[in-house]
Amino acid sequence: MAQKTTLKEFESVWPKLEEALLEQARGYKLPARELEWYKKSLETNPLGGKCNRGMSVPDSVSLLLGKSLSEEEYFQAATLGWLTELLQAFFLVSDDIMDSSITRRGQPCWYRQDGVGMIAINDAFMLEAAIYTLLKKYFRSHPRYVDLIELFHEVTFQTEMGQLCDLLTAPEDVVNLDNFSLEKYSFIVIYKTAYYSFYLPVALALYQLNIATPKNLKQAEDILIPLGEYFQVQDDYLDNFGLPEHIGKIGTDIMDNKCSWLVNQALKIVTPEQRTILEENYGRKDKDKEAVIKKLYDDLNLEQRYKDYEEKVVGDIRAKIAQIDESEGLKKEVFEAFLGKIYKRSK
Ligand code: DMA
Ligand code: MG
Ligand code: MG
Ligand code: MG
Repeated sequence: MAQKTTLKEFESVWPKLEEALLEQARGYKLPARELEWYKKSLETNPLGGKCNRGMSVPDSVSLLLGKSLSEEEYFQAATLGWLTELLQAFFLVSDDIMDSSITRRGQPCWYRQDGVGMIAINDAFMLEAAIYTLLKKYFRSHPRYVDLIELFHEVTFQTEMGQLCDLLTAPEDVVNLDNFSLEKYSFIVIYKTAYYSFYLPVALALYQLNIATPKNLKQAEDILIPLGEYFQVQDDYLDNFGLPEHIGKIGTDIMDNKCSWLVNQALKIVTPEQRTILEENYGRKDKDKEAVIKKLYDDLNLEQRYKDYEEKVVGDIRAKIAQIDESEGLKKEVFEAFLGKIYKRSK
């Protein structure tokens, strides 16, 4: 029987990985103050989240093997999981600067913490570099080592293309609602979120077990990309309708002029008068204007629209999972587990 990991068990692996990273820096004789800085970044940025992405690597490996993992298997899978968390930390530190966000995981964003500021940019690069240091230390002799490196590089580039599109679609000074569309939206969220959050952990599990055949990777991608798209729709919904105390961050999408799922839904159904309201209030760094948009979203009943979307998309994804061919070692349960974790999530 497969066994689900717990946050506690998963987190218990981190100190060993952190120590390996600090050891590397000590090897280069990084001075004490900078070493402390790096330690603090490593103890702040990859930690404190839900670790859904990271934990889904050992969970997927266990489901694929159909048994609970040996200590060695667990360590390998959890290490790959922590590499996805490091990638996420690298993206989040940068994303919060670019989105002018205030809080993350219930704390001030890293770039807003005492004395950090734009040093956060270099800290983000160091978090990314840590992925390859750990990959080399623990997977150098794995038969799919090169594929693992290439996978991280490719998924990083995909995410960066998504972020680029997210940012260029949301200029700070000009609001042009004609730039938004559901096609644009779909590109943004597939690239900025779905690849690294959903495809990556399962691809890692397949590589660890050396069952990453072209067919298995393709089937995983065909389900995990729509699943990731749904996850980012939830993120956009929660940006406005979630409780900051509960989601650990304060929504910025309206003021940031983001091509969010909500504004795209609004654009489909507004009257000409409501469109003028959108044009005059969206994307402005002004709390009162933000409140006007929030009220409009309520008037347009976007909460109900989101719930209808959720039911439909989950039905479609379930139907896709049912069609999976398990002949090369892939298992439907891997995808059911993902869906179970995010269906109706409120944070
Ligand atoms: C998330 O986009 C994408 C990445 C690569 C971090 P976002 O800005 O909507 O995320 P959040 O709402 O967590 O700031
Ligand atoms: Mg953001
Ligand atoms: Mg962003
Ligand atoms: Mg968001």
